[in-house]
Amino acid sequence: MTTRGQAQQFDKALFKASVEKHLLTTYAKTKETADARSWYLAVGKALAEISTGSLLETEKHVAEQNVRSVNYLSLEFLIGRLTGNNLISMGLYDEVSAAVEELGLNLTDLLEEERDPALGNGGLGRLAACFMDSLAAQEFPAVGYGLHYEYGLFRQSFEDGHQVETPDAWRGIEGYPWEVVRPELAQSVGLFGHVETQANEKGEAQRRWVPAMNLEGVAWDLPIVGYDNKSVYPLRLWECRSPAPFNLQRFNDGDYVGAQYGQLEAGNVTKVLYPNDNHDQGKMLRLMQQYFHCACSVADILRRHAAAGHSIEDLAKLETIQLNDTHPTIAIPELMRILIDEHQLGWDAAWAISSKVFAYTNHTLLPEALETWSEKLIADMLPRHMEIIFEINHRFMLEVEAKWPGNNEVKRKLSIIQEGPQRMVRMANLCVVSTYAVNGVAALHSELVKRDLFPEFNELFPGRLQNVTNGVTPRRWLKFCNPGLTELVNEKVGKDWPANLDKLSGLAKFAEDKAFQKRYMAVKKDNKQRLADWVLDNMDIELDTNAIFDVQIKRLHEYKRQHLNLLHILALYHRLVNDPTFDMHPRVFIFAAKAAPGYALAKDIIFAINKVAEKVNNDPRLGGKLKVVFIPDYRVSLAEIIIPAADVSEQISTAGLEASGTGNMKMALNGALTVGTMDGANVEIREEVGDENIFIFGLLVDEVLKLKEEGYDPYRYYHADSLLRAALDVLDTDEFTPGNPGQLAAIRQNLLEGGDQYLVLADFADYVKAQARIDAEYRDQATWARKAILNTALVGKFSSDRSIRDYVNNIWKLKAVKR
Ligand code: GLG
Repeated sequence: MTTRGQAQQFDKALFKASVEKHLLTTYAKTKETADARSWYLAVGKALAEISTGSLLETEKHVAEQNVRSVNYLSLEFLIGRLTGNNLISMGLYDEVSAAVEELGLNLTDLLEEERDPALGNGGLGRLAACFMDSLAAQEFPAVGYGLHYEYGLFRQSFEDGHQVETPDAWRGIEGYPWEVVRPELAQSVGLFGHVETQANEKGEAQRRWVPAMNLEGVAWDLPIVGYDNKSVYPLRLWECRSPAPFNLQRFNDGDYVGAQYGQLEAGNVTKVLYPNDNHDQGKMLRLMQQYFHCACSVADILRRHAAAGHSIEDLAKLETIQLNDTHPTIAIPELMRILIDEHQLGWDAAWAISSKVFAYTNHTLLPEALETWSEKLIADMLPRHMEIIFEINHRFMLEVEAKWPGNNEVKRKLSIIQEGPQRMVRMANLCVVSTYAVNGVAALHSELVKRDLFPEFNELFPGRLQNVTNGVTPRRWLKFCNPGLTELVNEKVGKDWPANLDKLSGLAKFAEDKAFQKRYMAVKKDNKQRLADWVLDNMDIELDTNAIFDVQIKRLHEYKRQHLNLLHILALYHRLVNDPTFDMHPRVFIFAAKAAPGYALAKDIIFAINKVAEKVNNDPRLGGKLKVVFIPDYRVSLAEIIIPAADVSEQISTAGLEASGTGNMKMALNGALTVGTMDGANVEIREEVGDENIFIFGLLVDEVLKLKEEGYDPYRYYHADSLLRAALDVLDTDEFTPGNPGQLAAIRQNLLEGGDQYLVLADFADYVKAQARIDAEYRDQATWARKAILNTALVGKFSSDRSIRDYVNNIWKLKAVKR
């Protein structure tokens, strides 16, 4: 593997010596006492030695260029294992494989020893990781800022089908070999206290915050290695070193977080990642995490800026800060506070800078995910920030008055402060008012942001609301996770597609080629076998690789409708048992998903799928045609095995509710055909691959809205469709929970008496039809192969390199710095 990247300096003998040195001096093991884990750690450290050197060089080089950088602020970076991926980016995979072989080791086995750094919940955190990869690959100067959680997303296991959560100590006892602590970058963060007025040097009244306590922020850097180049960017994660020495209110939601904190009194701000996806919990400790993250990051950005010799007036020229969702919004009043109180700029001068520094990405329209904080909580913890938020709002309300004189309704709607028994701060409104760009994450979603979420903001600030369609890194999500397909693709379109995914379109001309179809399907089969082996080893379930592998992997959420998938499985089960004329191609339904610990119905759905799986997988009447597998502890490293093995990709959210989705892109890239609604990025995937190569079903966004307006009645569908009725009614029996009828009844009840908020029943019949088409088309392997090949060929648009170029050209305005 040749490269112009870090590989240039690789010396096998030196590398082996470095591994052996780390084995002995860092991990205190001899060759005789070392186990696989210590070898993996030593190899990781030896590689990190190379990447840390490049990181420091890149840092220096970028600082010297006087160019603009992006600072990507996110409470989550779901990076996944680094070793294999970094080896690919460094161009050292084959070299290191050979080197460790001489040490008597197998690289593939060693890579399995790495624990996933699961510092995120789902799509939003994984997107941040793909974006860092693409920034480094294209050498757009960037720093990622996040939190160094001691415990990542909980580990999931099943006990009698129920989800059980345990803490995820991702660093192990030895620490994570890729990270390096940067004590010189430590920051002090204030909390609570009061605000004073003093005279400044010019004799003017000056507000000043006097915190009641301080926390220490310690920086850890992880290397984001540029693919096939010499740049390495930092992912800088802040660890809180001081305990919070006061009584926090007790946590009672799902008590997962509470349990991590013991009695909570001795808690620490970066102890644990909040395990909610698309849901705002409004807890005090979470606000503390957010502020801690923002205060450390903003201070570090200003430190870099000053160290490079720039004046504060030039901040917006050289730095932009991207807010990944509203989680880091408090960075806005934090920067204003520093500019006004510490640099003694006037309000207008400070605002002129700040409002050109920040940009904001919206990831959801779900009302329960839009963050609000009580004014009282912010005023207690961050009294000066609350003053600044009020001032921003006051000035903004004057703008609204000028645009819509006397219109109190529009003021109420747009105000950053939501009036009520308890006044709340709307973080999304604060973002739209205080940033120079706001973007949604897929074309449809961005339209809905403009049309339904922020129509008046769109009028008031024309051009501010934009779209950047999400993407995924082709390095991890094809080259690394699917070596078989990589080899085929290399042969047909050359080897430079990982840095230029549009090149995949060159595959399209082989879609009809019988020999190529055979080889493509053989790769798919090998990948299915790899997954089947994993399932047999870990779950003791046997899978037939001739079956259709039908995959739904994502967080468990009602809007994502795993229960629609379940109802279809129950319908197939019913027909296989009761209808002797019914025929179907064997199918394996594969699920993987974590539910937020406090989300009862999501946990009920996991339990139901597990119970149905138990029965179906062992029912001789089905002749092995139906298997259901719920793979526990979904994480990036599992996705890397499941995605290449998928024939069918389930993307079945209620239209209008999945902002984008990114699993949909990964599976299409790896040759799975999507069954999906016209939602999120599915719409754009259909545009790219063509309507013949995707299975679209269900209500459109406006049909969903219309049906709800007219008064949606789930019973109408229940009474009209005997298959649906059978699928729902069996949940009230003890068919899947022998001796315990009613254990699965909550799902049926939610869908009928509960009103079926997500229109599962309304979309059921059309979903069943789409699934029947899949069954028919899969039987013609040549047709299926053609469609799968075209999916791989035509999804080049969904490279996160393209997403990053969109941000760079339309929002950030950066120039690449090549090393
Ligand atoms: C969100 C959305 C997803 C989206 C992801 C990345 O729910 O649809 O793909 O962010 O933009 N909260 C999320 O995970």
